[in-house]
Amino acid sequence: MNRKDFLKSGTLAGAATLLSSNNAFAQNLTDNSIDKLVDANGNFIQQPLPYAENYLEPYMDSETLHLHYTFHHGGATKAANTDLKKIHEAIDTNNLETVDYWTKKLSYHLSSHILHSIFWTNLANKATTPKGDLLKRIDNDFGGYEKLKAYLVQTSKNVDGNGWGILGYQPYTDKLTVLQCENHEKLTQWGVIPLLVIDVWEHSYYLKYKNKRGDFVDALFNIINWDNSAQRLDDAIKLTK
Ligand code: MN3
Repeated sequence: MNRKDFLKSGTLAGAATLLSSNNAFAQNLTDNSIDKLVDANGNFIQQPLPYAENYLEPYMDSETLHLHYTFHHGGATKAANTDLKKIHEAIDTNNLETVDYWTKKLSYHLSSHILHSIFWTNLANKATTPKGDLLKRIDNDFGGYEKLKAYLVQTSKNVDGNGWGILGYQPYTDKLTVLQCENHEKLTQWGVIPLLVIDVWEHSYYLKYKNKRGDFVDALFNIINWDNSAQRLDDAIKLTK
């Protein structure tokens, strides 16, 4: 369901109540409970980090977080605006020679913007575990939290080159699913809504963990905010049912 259809459908009241919780995640959401990635003019914007840069120490050091948020996520956000501008220029001037290039770039940069925006809210300064409906679904779809964790860890650690390990909700099958995403946009299943994303690009760990990606992925499980993933699951089900 797109935003317009969703607003028309009259289920907005249900979604709005989700926003009543006063947390950093809710503050960054639009009224249809999707992460707010654009301003009123449709330009891509980066939300502020939902915590201080040293909040995730020692597992994620503040220098890495600063560089990652400011230059990697920030750079992708700016580049996505350029890509979109170039596409509109090409359409407006009927000069489509390079439009496929910018379309490909937009897929890459916007996917980066989306995943990074989710990633920051997926982290907290304490270890949590899944509860409630999320845990029930993990039990049903993977045979328990430890099994999902082992699967997600293995998938994340073994991404070829740069990419992401992702736990998502697949509305077409009403199941949780794990993706091994390369770069920011490859190897998805159409429709999957990310609930938990693990950035295994070298920029997310190299200052502190050097070449030891595996140590970084293991360490991340000390700061995963499963409550955020649970909220995302609730929203995804409400939006797609
Ligand atoms: Mn990154």
